[in-house]
Formats: sequence, C-alpha cells, structure tokens
Amino acid sequence: MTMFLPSTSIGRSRLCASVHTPYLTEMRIVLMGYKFAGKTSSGNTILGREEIKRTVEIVKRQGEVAGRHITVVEAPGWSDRALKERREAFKQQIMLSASLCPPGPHCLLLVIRVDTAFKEKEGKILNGYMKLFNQRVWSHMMVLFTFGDYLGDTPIEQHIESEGKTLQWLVEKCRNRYHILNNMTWDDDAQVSELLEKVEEVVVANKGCHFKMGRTFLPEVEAKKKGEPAKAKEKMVNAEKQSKNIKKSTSKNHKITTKQ
Ligand SMILES: Nc1nc2c(ncn2[C@@H]2O[C@H](COP(=O)(O)OP(=O)(O)OP(=O)(O)O)[C@@H](O)[C@H]2O)c(=O)[nH]1
Ligand SMILES: [Mg+2]
Repeated sequence: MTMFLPSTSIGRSRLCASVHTPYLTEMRIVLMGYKFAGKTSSGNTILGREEIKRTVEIVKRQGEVAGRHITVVEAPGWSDRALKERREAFKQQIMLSASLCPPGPHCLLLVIRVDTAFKEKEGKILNGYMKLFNQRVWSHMMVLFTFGDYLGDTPIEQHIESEGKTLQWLVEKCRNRYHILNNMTWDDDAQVSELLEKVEEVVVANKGCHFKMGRTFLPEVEAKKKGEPAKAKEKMVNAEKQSKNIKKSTSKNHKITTKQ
C-alpha cells in the first residue's frame, strides 16, 4: 500500500537537495475541475481577495502575491453531461484556458473537494477531460484539495488513503503533488505561500519549462485524421474567432488590475 507523506516534505527531499529552487517572480496557474469544486474561491484565496463569487466562462485574473506576479486562469467547470455530449465549444474553452496565459501555465491545479466522494465514476470523468490534453500535462499537474475546513484535524494524507484507489491513482499521476486550501480563511497567507512554493517545485521538476499545449488539440489535426480537411479549416477559423472573443471578453470583464 502506498504511504502518502506530507506533500511538502516529498517535494523538498526529492527536488531541493540537488536542485536549487529559484524564486519565481512570475507564475502562471490554471485552475480546473468539476463544477462547484471551489475553483473561483481558490483563485480568490491565491490572489488574497474575495472579489468574484460565481463564474460561467473562462476567467483570467492577475495580481501581486508575496512579491510575485501571479496569473490565475479558471477553466469552465466540468460536468458529466458536458463530457457525454462532447460539445466542441466546451472542449475548446477548456483547452483555450490553458493557452490564455502565454507562453503557457507553469502549473495546472486540479481542484477536488474533500467533502465529496472521488471514486471510479469521478475518476473516469476526470480521465475523459485529461485526454483533451497531451500526456505531458501530468508533469505540470498538482491536486488542489478544497474544503479543508471539513477535514478538521484529519491530515490530508489520511483522507487520500481512506478515500480509496481512484484518488490515490490521481495523486500518483500528479507525481504525489497536492495541497489543501481552506477557502473560508481566504486571507490566510501561510496556506498560499506553501502552495506557491509547491508550484515552484513543479517548475524545478520541469527544468524551468512551462506546459506547452502542442498542436495536437487543434481541430485541424483531429479532422485531418478523419480525412476532412475542408471541415478542419472551417473549425480552425471558428476556434480562432472564439479564442479572440474569449480573450476580448476576459480582458474587458474579468481582468483585474493589480492593487499595490
Ligand atoms: N466550506 C467551504 N466552502 C468552500 C470552500 N471553497 C469553496 N467553497 C464554497 O463552494 C461553493 C462553490 O465554490 P466556487 O469557488 O464558486 O466553485 P467553482 O469551482 O468556481 O464553481 P463553478 O465555477 O460554478 O464551476 C461556494 O459556495 C463556495 O463558497 C472551502 O474551502 N470551504
Ligand atoms: Mg467558478
């Protein structure tokens, strides 16, 4: 049986003994996961301000946190129904969210609630979404548990062990990287500093590289495989249009200028 040691100590002993952890002055983070997982609240906690409650589309926010310039992009929430229906527009939004922090996110945080079951069914849905990305994505992933207040004094490691195989599989896929937030105490700087240190360790593990989307997700490639070049071109034009619209609307409605 796998023993889950505190994430910080794993990261430090494995990474920092041989590689000096740089102090990153700029960090790009994508938050993704199920609907109501606590993505917006986690964004608020990371940026230290409780400014947004509900979100529907992609939200990009920026701010200064402990001397770092942080970009946080929230992807639209996942749902079983959306994945089943395979709505192209929805899929593209998920993927675009990763490309909204050019040249690419340092870390993708997979937001999971600790007060909700994460079993085989949830694992299958998650895997369906992860397949939208290339396999390299896993080396930039970290599980971000939310609803830390529900755990009380129970260590997160105990929760991972008791929840069962699927959650353990996920944590292992994320190279044993995880963190827990209590978004009810969003002004607790310590939980954010620790998270940012773990993100830094992800960057070190990737030799300073950010996640690159690659071109395999583009509709052009998908359609080429099916031998539909004309349709592919049409899809590409639509995807580019949508990308421009999303960028326009996020910068108009959601991009929040840093308060110093
Ligand atoms: N008790 C508790 N509630 C939380 C925590 N994080 C989020 N919530 C609550 O959970 C609900 C959903 O949180 P959101 O941050 O809107 O979740 P989301 O993933 O952004 O939701 P969508 O964007 O709609 O997919 C809200 O009522 C939050 O107040 C937490 O750590 N503890
Ligand atoms: Mg949200």
